[in-house]
Amino acid sequence: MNKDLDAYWMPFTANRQFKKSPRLLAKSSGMHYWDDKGREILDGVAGLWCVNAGHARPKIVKAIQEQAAEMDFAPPFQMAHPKAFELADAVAKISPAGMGKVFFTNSGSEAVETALKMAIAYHRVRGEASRTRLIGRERGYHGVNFGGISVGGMVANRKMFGTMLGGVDHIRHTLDIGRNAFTVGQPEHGAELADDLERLVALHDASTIAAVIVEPISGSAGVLLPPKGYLQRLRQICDKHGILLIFDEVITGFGRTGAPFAADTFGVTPDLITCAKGLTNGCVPMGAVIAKDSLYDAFMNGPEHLIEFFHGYTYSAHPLACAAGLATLETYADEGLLTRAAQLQGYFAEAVHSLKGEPNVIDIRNFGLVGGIELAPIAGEPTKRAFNVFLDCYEKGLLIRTTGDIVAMSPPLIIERQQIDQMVDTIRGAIRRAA
Ligand code: PXG
Ligand code: PLP
Repeated sequence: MNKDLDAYWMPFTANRQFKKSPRLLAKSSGMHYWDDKGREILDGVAGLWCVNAGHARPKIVKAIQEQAAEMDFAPPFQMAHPKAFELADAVAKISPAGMGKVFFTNSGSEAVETALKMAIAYHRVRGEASRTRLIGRERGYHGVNFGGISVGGMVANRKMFGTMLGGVDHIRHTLDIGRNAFTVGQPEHGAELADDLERLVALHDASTIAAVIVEPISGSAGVLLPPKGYLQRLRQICDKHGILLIFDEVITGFGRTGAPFAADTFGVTPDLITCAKGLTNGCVPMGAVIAKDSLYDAFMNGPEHLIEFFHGYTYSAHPLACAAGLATLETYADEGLLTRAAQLQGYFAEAVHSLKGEPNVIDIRNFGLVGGIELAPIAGEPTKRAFNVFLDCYEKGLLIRTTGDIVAMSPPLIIERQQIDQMVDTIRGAIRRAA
């Protein structure tokens, strides 16, 4: 083994396999990476669902460089810097109506912890301190911190880590290949799965439940889509019982579904949105919670000299991240990227669904510029077939993502049609070779 690779304990990686044959990226621009040997690789996943405007965009690069030279760090507690307010304002402007307050974190995982704490504290400041229970969903991904894995529903991310948070329960996931396989866009069947929340209300009583957190579209669990009417029904049930609805838009935020947020696309407004990734185009780590004005207002009580919400990170609203975020939102606006997925989704859907009939393809799911291809596992060796497809694609110059036996695509929103073709053709070849 290469000694130079020894020290780095890699996240969510098969360390030994990787260190035997490392895949090292050295450079990026536009739709592409180049590896350490100068080989060009088409980016089929926007880095890791985050580089929505494509790589090395000049405005963003310049903003980060200038900010680093001007002011490196500003303490975020009882102090601030102008760009924090500018970015919060810019995010609020593209957020759903009535969601005008923005709390900064450094990642999606931290945004999730922040939103869960806000939800519980919100009920308490309103005098309903019994509402402490958090409801997640099976197969949900909400980052890797203890709150996030507690409400999350991916067994591999949970089983190693003990009992996690107490007082958490889960509604069922929405994947139903039996009824919805190969549906283009939103599935027809399954809106009634939202009624699972009524079951948990009957079990625990609404007076104990603070919030429900779901991804409008699950990304990490393998592109699971909301059936038609499902999110609307979830919103209705939450309203009926005074439960906050949190949309985790870490992946769906910033244009992935054809609008700034999936809340816009699906016409359902949550009480809190968590986001990250595309907020800074992946260039500097940053996440955020976007809150309803009314939720923020509930905290603005008591003596004015007292801190209202005992929560924050050393690097909340970091100057470099704020500079990157402002330049990112400008780039999205200049190039119409927050709605570009809506124009391309028809072409993308047709290309992705052309893989129907290839060996071992058991379902294809798509929405906006997200695609998922579910493969039948190799008997006795789950995840291996998709991982082989991933390795094969990488060898052929395409970066994709796999989870379980599902291949996920989420290209930068600047992708051109011929690059969609290249992506799908490369995956087609790899799926055939993995048969
Ligand atoms: N919520 C959702 C919905 C996410 O997709 C997070 C929270 C956590 O964000 P951070 O920035 O803490 O990673 C995510 C992140 C994958 C994959 O396998 C997806 C994510 C992270 C790592 C891997 O597709 N999404
Ligand atoms: N651990 C210790 C000992 C600390 O002093 C701090 C922050 O001051 C933290 C953890 C949290 O770090 P961060 O604010 O970067 O999340």
